[in-house]
Amino acid sequence: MATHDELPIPIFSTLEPVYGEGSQQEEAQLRFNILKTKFLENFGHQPDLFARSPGRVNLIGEHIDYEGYSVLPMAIRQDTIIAIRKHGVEEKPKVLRIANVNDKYKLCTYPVDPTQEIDLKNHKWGHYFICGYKGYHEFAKSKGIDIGEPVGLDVLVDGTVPTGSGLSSSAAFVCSSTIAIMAAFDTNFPKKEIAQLTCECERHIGTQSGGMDQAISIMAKFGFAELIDFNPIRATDVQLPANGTFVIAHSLAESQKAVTAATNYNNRVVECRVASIVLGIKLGMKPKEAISKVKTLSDVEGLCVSFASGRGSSDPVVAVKELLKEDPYTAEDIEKITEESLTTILGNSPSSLDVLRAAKHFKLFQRASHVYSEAKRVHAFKNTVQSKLSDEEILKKLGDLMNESHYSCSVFYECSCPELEELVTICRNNGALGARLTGAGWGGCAVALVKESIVPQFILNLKESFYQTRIEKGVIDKNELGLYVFASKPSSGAAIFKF
Ligand code: NG1
Repeated sequence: MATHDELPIPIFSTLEPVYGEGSQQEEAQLRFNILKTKFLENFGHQPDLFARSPGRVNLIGEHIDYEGYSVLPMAIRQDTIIAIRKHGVEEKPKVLRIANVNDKYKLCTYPVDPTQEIDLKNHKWGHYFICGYKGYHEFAKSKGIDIGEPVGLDVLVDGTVPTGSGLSSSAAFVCSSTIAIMAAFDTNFPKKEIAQLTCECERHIGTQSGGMDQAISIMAKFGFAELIDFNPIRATDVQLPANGTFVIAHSLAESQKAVTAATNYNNRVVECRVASIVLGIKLGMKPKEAISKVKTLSDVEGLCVSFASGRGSSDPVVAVKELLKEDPYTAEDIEKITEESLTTILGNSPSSLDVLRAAKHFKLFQRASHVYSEAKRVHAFKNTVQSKLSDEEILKKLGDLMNESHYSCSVFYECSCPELEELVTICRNNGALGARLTGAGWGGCAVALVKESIVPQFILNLKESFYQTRIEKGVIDKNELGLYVFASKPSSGAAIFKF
């Protein structure tokens, strides 16, 4: 029998399998009605079908997916829904028209050429759809599927995942776009192939994305968090303890990942790559061999562990502590070790060269320490959930792991910000068993583990201690507070709707 991630994206004719019954379904129905009306207004036709993909909250395992390590996210109910219609071959104009139900996002048009370059220097919201468009065509070509002459597409988008919040609005958009295009061309594939495909799609936007967000958005299962493994992508259900709830709270600092990539997200990807090459060399590899073979810290973990075993430990951090210096490395320091210039080492990636131009130094010790220790915390989290400890002890341990993860993100990976620090402290002071930044960081949301019984009071306290002054300053509207702080249960993954 096929496992959940070997099945294709489900196609539904009613909303209930995804949105359940009651108020959530009513809300969704309203959104679909608006999409239908606006689609007709904008394009003069009904859409052929709809595709939806959710945002996610990462419970633990930050900035390690691109290093090949497993992560543990869950899908949230906020999602992106795309309505789409494929034009006939003769139909004019031959363009991709991408509209949004939110007037803030103006209509974008693009040529139908699937090989078009995305203008990264001129960021437009519609670019995320083009990521899916390009990626789907490349995928279809690689599978020998003939999709014929390019035709126009009409597209209307409705997203409820807050942007720049670390809840993966970008992946929800890229995944729903890719699936909508895939379904419009009458194709469907196993979820794990689509998870891989959508990860590659999102890289067209210029971030060296690791794959967690797309994997959970595509493969999530209602009621479960998932342990996501990479190479190959795989999802394993994780049943969370019933007496605990994850509360998501926005720090109100927006993190613009695509815009700050060279100094933040991609910078860390490059630092990890360089750290892994330097570790490989220090652990006996020839520089040329390390440069050509070592891509991630997981590639040299075995060597680090062998080194540690000589010191009576199995922890790769032992090697990091002994072999990397705590002071930041300059480019010259690194090039002395690699016997090759950094531009040559990273030369096949334009976004990595952007990182080199922007970087003053490289914190190899700190980044590698974070990655190896965070990878361990993910497994400790999963093992704790599945352990025979009492409910009380399980929650306490999970909270501790979340706190340790936050410390490591903040101190070693430096991807926090003052607003997140304040919010995490307030969460802990108000009874959270653990709290941490979630997603890429540098703004966006925190996630707190809270005992089910105190959730309403906890949210009220956050409102008072964190949001009230921001409401008074006009940063957010008090009627919209529910968008910024909410409890979340694991929701279901991507779906296609044909009514
Ligand atoms: P956000 O920015 O929270 O969607 C990003 C990456 C993930 C992962 C996290 C950090 C993309 C699409 N997502 O997530 O793959 O690396 O940062 O753990 O780039």
